[in-house]
Amino acid sequence: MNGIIFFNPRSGKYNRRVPLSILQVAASIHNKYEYVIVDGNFEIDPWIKIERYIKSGNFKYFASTVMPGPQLKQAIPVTIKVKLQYPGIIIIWGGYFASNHTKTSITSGYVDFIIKGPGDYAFPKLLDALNNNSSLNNIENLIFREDNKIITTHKAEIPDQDTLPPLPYEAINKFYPIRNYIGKTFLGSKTFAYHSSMGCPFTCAFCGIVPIFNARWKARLAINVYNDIKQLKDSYGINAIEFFDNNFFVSEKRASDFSNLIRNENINWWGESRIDTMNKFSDKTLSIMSEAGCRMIFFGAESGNDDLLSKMDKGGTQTGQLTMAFAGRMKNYGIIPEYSFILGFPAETSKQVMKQIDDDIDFIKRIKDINPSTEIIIYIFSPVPTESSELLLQSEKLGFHFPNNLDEWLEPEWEKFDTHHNPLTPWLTAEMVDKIHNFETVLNGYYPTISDYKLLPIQRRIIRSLSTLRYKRNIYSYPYEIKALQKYWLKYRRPEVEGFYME
Ligand code: B12
Ligand code: SF4
Repeated sequence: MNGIIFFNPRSGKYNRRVPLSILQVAASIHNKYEYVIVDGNFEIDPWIKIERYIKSGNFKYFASTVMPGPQLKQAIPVTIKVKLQYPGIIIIWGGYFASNHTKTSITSGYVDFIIKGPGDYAFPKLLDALNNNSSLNNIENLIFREDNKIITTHKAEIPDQDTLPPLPYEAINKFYPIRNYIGKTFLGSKTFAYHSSMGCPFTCAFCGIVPIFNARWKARLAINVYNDIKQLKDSYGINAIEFFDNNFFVSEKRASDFSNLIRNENINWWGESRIDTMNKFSDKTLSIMSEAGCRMIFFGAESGNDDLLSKMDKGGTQTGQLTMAFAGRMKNYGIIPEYSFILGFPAETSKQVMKQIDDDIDFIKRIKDINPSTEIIIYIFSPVPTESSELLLQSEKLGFHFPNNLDEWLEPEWEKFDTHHNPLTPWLTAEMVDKIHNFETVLNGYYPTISDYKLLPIQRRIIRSLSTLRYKRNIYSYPYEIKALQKYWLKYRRPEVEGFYME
């Protein structure tokens, strides 16, 4: 039998977002091939289910999505188990890790095929070709081994997002009740995830999507996005949406059309954008977005240092000055800017690396002075494999290299690398990493995130007053008292690794 076992490896301790990656690939074969879905986020041991499915004899393919970071902890061992115990099963990987680390994945001996980038057309074609024993060479976005050579087929344009088949929500409902994926966040009591576009038109040198999409972006029309969300509201009663697009707001017209359509639906929403793009939006558009339920927008602020921004290839029009001014502008609309910063970029000398960190800490505090409701996300720079990007070349010159095999990716330090927590890049000293983390702790003490809605106002006041002296006097070292309260009393949750706190 030719069935497919789709696997969404566990992506965290608490995360239970609907696995859109798997669902969108499943849509491409829905009603054509039999498939089942195993979601690691809901299984104590997903192997039990996977093995049961394999033993039924109905399945020939094991297809896993693989994101960098915690997902690897299940993706790799489960894939190895399938390959060693059931060598007849064909293994297909897709998703951001598989797409960015193709050589390591395909030479591991455990992965038979990789779809690099969108799988909407490539996946059904691959199954057809394997089932009919026909040639694989005309299938786009495909990587496989043949006679000890790695074959990479041509890269296809991003598919037209409006002509893709609808996501088979009713199919996932057969395996995991859809209500399990609808949760309470600060946006609303019934929050759901949705993805309305593919790719991004920019080429930021630190961003893992660039090697896959090469500055291409395609989006669904506003009306189709609205209709999908209206249907989710009518079917499941959702009242908040997290738009998981890399860059939801590329087109002002689309953002404005969507806002006009959704404004009477009582739905709060969040999405990701760029400061320089959105700064060009008119006041009218920003007002409509706010009226239409847009509560917070994630922006890659990255740094206040213009030289670093240009080294990051941040698009040429983003500056520290603009980042500050824009935080002020957002106050007029009641939309919270969620600014993400990347600290710890390489530099010629250690002193310079430390100065960059100090300057950005200072910059973040100035942003908070301008608009205290700005949410701050701090990541530590981890290189991405964008070939010939200046940042990657500089990182390699300083001694950085990616693991050569999947086992190494399983080591805890590489998980910290993926989550941008402590990437152990050669130019960062322990003192620098501590400074970043300690500042983050104090900042979060003084300004606890709004997204952890379970904190009571009194708890916010107590942790803030405990952190005031440190924050105001720049005393960041050893903030154990704040850490202890955050961990044991508040059970404080940040969005950096698993998304917004959800119940
Ligand atoms: C939702 C999400 C999460 C969720 C997890 C969702 C889940 N699966 O359970 C949470 C919040 C937990 C999360 C966490 C992290 N994430 Co995340 N996440 C996303 C996000 C926003 C959306 C993913 C999604 O649903 N996409 C929608 C689907 C439809 O698109 P897609 O995944 O690209 O799928 C298509 C193709 O890739 C392919 N495909 C995908 N899987 C498969 C499988 C098969 C078999 C096939 C054939 C094809 C295929 O076909 C699909 C249809 O065309 C993406 C950005 C993005 N817009 O994709 C980042 C993203 C994937 N995450 C990223 C990162 C870095 C992380 C973190 C490490 C965060 C951090 N601290 O930096 C953590 C750790 C991950 C983990 N815990 O394992 C990066 C990866 C970049 C990179 N270096 O490769 C991204 C690209 C964001 C970014 N721009 O930096 N994440
Ligand atoms: S704008 Fe954002 S999503 Fe686009 S390449 Fe830059 S960092 Fe990545």
